[in-house]
This record gives sequence, structure tokens and C-alpha cells, in this order.
Amino acid sequence: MQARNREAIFSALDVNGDGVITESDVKALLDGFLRSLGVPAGSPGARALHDSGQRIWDELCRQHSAGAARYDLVRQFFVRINIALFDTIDANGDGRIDEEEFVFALCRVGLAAEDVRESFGQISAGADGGITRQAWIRALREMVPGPDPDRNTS
Ligand SMILES: [Ca+2]
Ligand SMILES: [Ca+2]
Repeated sequence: MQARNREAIFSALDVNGDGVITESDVKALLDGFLRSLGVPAGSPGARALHDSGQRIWDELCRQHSAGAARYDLVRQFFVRINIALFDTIDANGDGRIDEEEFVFALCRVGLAAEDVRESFGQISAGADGGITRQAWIRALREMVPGPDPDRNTS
């Protein structure tokens, strides 16, 4: 992976730009995403996402204390947070992200519609009904190559 991408991922996760990723960046990141998608704060979906964020954060803190490499932690954070977002993006909760849900979510967070549609085609690979959780996880891991962060995440 290119150093430039690493930096881009790090700055995206360091929401307040102070050069370190902390628990408040996690909350701000998730709040920003929920706001973009119009998910009301305090709704069950918003609470579930924050609970996942908290679990991911606690786990990464444990690994950090155990001396895990910084890049590996940032990578894991990126992948796992995005896995947690699957349920938020899957607005109708049918277990698949269809093109409409995908384009809606990613355009709302500021990506160009053309790029988003292209990514949808690549990730769903023509599968009926859209992106499954497995395809989503695979795509995220390919985006930031490295050791498998968590084989049990589903
Ligand atoms: Ca920060
Ligand atoms: Ca769906």
C-alpha cells in the first residue's frame, strides 16, 4: 500500500486533525456519518453503530498496549469501522446494500456519483440484489492490504 493512502486514511480517521486518533475522533467520525445519512441521534441504528465503534476502539486499545504497530491499528480501525457501517448503509435492513443505498450513502459523505456507481459494480460483481456483507468485507480488506484483522468479524 502506498504511503500516500496510509496518510489519507489516517487523516480521514483523525477527525479533529490533532495528529492522534482518540476516542473522540471515533465518536465524531460516526456522528458525522450518521448525520450525513440523516439517521437521528439516539435512534436504535445510531446507538448500535456507536456501540460497535466503542467495542472496536476498546479492542484496538488493548492491542495498542500490547505493542501492535501503528499502521496495523489504523488499518484495522478503518476496516472494522466500515464493516460496522454495513448495517447503517443497508437502510432497509435486508442484509444487502443495493445500488440505491450505496449511492445514497457514499454520495452523502461526499464521493462523486460516477465513482460510487463504478465501485458498486466492482464490489457487487453483478450479484443479484447488491453487495452482501461478505463482499463488503472482502472489498474493504482489498482496499487496505495487510494481515487479516479479524477473521471472526461477520
Ligand atoms: Ca484526533
Ligand atoms: Ca438493503
